[in-house]
Amino acid sequence: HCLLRPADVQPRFERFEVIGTFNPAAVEFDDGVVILVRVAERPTESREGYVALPYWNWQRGGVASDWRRNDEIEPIDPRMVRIKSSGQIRLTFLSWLLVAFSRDGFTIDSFGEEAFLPANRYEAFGVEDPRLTRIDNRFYFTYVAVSEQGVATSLASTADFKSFERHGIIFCPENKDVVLFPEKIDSQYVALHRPSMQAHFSSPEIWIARSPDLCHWGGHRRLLGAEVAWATVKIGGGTPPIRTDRGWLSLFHGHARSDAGGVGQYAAGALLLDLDRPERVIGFSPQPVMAAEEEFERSGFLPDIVFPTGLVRREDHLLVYYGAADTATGVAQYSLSDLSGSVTPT
Ligand code: MAN
Repeated sequence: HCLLRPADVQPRFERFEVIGTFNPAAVEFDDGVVILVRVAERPTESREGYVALPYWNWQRGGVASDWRRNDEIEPIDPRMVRIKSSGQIRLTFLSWLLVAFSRDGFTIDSFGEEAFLPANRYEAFGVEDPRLTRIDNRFYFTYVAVSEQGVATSLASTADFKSFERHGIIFCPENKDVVLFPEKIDSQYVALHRPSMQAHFSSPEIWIARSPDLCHWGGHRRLLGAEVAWATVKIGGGTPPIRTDRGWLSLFHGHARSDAGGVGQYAAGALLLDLDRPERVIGFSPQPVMAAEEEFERSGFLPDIVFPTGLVRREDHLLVYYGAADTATGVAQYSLSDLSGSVTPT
């Protein structure tokens, strides 16, 4: 079910258009669900022979664009270009985070007034892909901070989704797909993260780490990667884990190349981790449980993508919030037993 499309959201920046409302964080809030959506905007202006590369001017606090001649850049895919002289990669859009409220979980009732915009040098190319976890009475979200310094993961928190507190970078570049567990285990916070090395000794895989305070992370261990046969290119954490009788349950994404070329497909599976020792994998789905099927998942800015980033439990079923085709936000319902039943022991 498609929950939100670009046409539903007003552009935040002058002479920009919304091209994506996707990769949403979601958590129960006030008898409903609050959703933090990544909004991607790109400049509407075009200049013959040039491409616009938007960025956040953090010194002045506003959006701007670099205009590069077509012969100075090399297109990679719809998302990015490479600047030939430096080899630097730049995005064709700039992302920020929008707050949305839903009472029933399936329709948006209203939007929050306060946006979460880029604010510092580490966020000059956008803030992306939030993941929300309620810890005690505060809502924490990790998000991807993109800049010339690379792709890092930062932490912020809020009590009311009106004002936000930044806690800084928690995983330095290159690292994304960070999800926080909702409880401490052995008096320590726990997170899944996904380092992406430039030197290809390994494909990007899911790691786990612990922290005394949510800001300093150690005890890093590799959790899951190449053993997931359907994720041929890379794998990453998806939704923050929830406690179930069988273990910590979350959804993760796997990326596979497709015969059709292009970026390929993103599908998702379930992962179960031991409740007392989450470094131990109980099992994972040997086949994707979610793959692009519906029109809004199969076509868009990047076709064939489902990318789950939020999970809300409603008694014995789960609402999965996900990005579709790097364009829209979808919500799907699963029974808890179907999802955890898709997992086969390792
Ligand atoms: C990848 C994609 C993009 C994203 C960049 C930077 O290329 O996930 O959507 O903007 O990484 O995070």
